[in-house]
Amino acid sequence: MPSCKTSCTPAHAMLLGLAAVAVLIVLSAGLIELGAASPEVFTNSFLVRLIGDHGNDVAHQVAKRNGFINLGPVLGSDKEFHFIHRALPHIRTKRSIPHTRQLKADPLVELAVQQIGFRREKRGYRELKLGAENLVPPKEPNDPYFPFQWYLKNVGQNGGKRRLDLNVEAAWAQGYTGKNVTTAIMDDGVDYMHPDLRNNYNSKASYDFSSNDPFPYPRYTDDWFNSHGTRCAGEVAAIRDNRVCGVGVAYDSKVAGIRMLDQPYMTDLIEANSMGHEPNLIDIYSASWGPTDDGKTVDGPRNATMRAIVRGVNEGRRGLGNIYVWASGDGGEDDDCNCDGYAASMWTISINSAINNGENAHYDESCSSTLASTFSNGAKDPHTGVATTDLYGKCTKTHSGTSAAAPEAAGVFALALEANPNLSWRDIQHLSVLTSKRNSLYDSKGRFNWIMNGVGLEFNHLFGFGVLDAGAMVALARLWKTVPARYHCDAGTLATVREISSNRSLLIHIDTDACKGTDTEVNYVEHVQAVITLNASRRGDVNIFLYSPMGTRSMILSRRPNDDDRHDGFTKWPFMTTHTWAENPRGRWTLEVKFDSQLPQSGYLKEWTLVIHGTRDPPYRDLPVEDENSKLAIVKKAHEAGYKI
Ligand SMILES: *[C@@H]1O[C@H](CO)[C@@H](O)[C@H](O)[C@H]1NC(C)=O
Ligand SMILES: *[C@@H]1O[C@H](CO)[C@@H](O)[C@H](O)[C@H]1NC(C)=O
Ligand SMILES: *[C@@H]1O[C@H](CO)[C@@H](O)[C@H](O)[C@H]1NC(C)=O
Ligand SMILES: *[C@@H]1O[C@H](CO)[C@@H](O)[C@H](O)[C@H]1NC(C)=O
Ligand SMILES: *[C@@H]1O[C@H](CO)[C@@H](O)[C@H](O)[C@H]1NC(C)=O
Ligand SMILES: [Ca+2]
Ligand SMILES: [Ca+2]
Repeated sequence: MPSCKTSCTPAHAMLLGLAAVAVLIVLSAGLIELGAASPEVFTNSFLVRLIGDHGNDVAHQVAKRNGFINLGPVLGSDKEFHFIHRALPHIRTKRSIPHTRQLKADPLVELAVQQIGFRREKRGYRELKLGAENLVPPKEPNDPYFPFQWYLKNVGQNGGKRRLDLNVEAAWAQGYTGKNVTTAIMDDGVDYMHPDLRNNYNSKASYDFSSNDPFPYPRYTDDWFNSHGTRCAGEVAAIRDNRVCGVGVAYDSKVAGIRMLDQPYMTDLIEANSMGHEPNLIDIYSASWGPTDDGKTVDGPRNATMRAIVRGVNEGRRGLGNIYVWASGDGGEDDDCNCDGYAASMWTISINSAINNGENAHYDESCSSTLASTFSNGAKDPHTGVATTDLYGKCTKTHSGTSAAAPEAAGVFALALEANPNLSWRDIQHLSVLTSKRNSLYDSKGRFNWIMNGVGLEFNHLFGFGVLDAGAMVALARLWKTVPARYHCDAGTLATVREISSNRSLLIHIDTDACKGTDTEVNYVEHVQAVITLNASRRGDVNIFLYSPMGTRSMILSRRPNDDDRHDGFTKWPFMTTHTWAENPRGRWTLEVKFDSQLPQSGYLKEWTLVIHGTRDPPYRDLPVEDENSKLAIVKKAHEAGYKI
């Protein structure tokens, strides 16, 4: 199946370099002709923009008089609508010029774009310390699968490591169970009649974008292929103490079903409508899918989807921003999740997985954009999968992949949002950084160690800042003060073409004052992007490292042995790192590009733009320190000692 290569999707790459607030203005510059390089398919969907703000009723008339059906506005717009044509096949290999032409001939139509179909795949379908007020020992849930939910409470069952879990009991004991928080599962549907989900189902926030109706019930197949969404939903919000299946991480929270994976091809409009659906009713969107994890795809969100995400973080949750949680990918050590534009986006929280003894799972990818980790299957003992709800009222012990990890994170974030409903999308990322734990996570192959960044935060290329700790997160969430305004500083662009030789590293530098004295001054880093254009005789053999002024090394691209591309390379691709979080960005940043190859290779680095996102003011200044050994204390000390500015 064709999967889109870099050169067809630079639109989002350009967007990623911009501050969230600025993006809406600049979008018109992002027009890109898709897909010159790869064979593509065309769907029966059209994006139609009307001349003037006419609203949905006029759009219906326009659709009708041209033989189309209007499915409704795109992202709540008064101008842009999603049309389909029933007489056209779902998939064809050629554009339908007559249909597009007919729409364009309508006096009210400004623009009509037939939607391209592409692949998005489900991930993983293949067969400590308590809060102060935790004085009463918690009562154990009576749900029969709770003892199998080692990711909630690891007592060493099936060879697991005691206390290596999400520490949810400590959050529950503080009184947080997810009340009044809704997580949308963007997937293949949710069995909302399931006795363990029914009462936590938010039908108002749900929708079926695969078949355009309000009922995202999974389509039946003999092999239960469409069980994925139901399994993810149970991890977040399965009901407690009802003697059915297990317990959700946030068992009093609500789940919405957004069915959007169950059609032959994905389109930009289906993704955009899903990620932009009811942004004031939905707090958290959980996605356990993405571009094909074949270790050679480089792909990410297209135009409308990018706009949906930007709108979500800027305007969703009444301006606090929606939380987008992403499974980092199941491509194993031969893939790099920085080549997945959804996982690598700074607007998503990308989550990797560890197994029950702390090792990484064999299917885990690694990349510098991963923020934190949760748990999934992969231990030798087959009874160590993820126990949760299953289709048709059943339960399962075998949910798997980073697919199973992302909803656990969504559940933890739901607990944090109950503890403090004022948390913004960035507050959730800061809380994840500060309260995730190294615990006993380790790389089974010994490649990636835990490393301290310039302000004393430990990170790992596989696991980000460690495993989420629900108890610690809600405790800090309650005290939290919203982080200061965020700025993005364009630290510089080097656009001279430079040869990457076969056996020598190319090292180049950008010296930056991080926009000091301007209105985009950044003194405390959040995300850093290296937006890169290069070509190579073998793209998969290229390694790229980014060194921060404080000496932290991020591997922003690892070797991908299956990626034999030699035409497309990367075009303004936004590689992202979280490793330099809270560092001082002032000084010399170094990019190292080299080949890791048995054979002679050649390539050209054509452009490197360094973009630094973060705050001018110290982010944790007004937060009380309750534990001198906490990461918060360590970072605050580093900031106060002023690696000063
Ligand atoms: C992207 O969105 C902008 C703004 O609506 C539009 O002008 C442009 O045509 C879009 N590009 C594509 C590839 O759809
Ligand atoms: C529940 O959340 C909504 C926002 O999503 C808010 O308006 C409402 O006040 C909350 N209700 C309670 C009881 O906290
Ligand atoms: C949330 O913010 C509002 C306004 O800034 C404030 O009045 C309210 O007390 C805050 N709530 C919490 C739980 O922090
Ligand atoms: C580097 O590789 C080139 C051929 O690709 C070879 O001619 C040259 O001697 C090599 N240099 C070193 C230092 O290995
Ligand atoms: C890579 O870029 C260089 C410099 O622009 C160009 O000369 C070369 O033909 C390109 N190679 C490929 C395979 O596109
Ligand atoms: Ca239950
Ligand atoms: Ca991947």
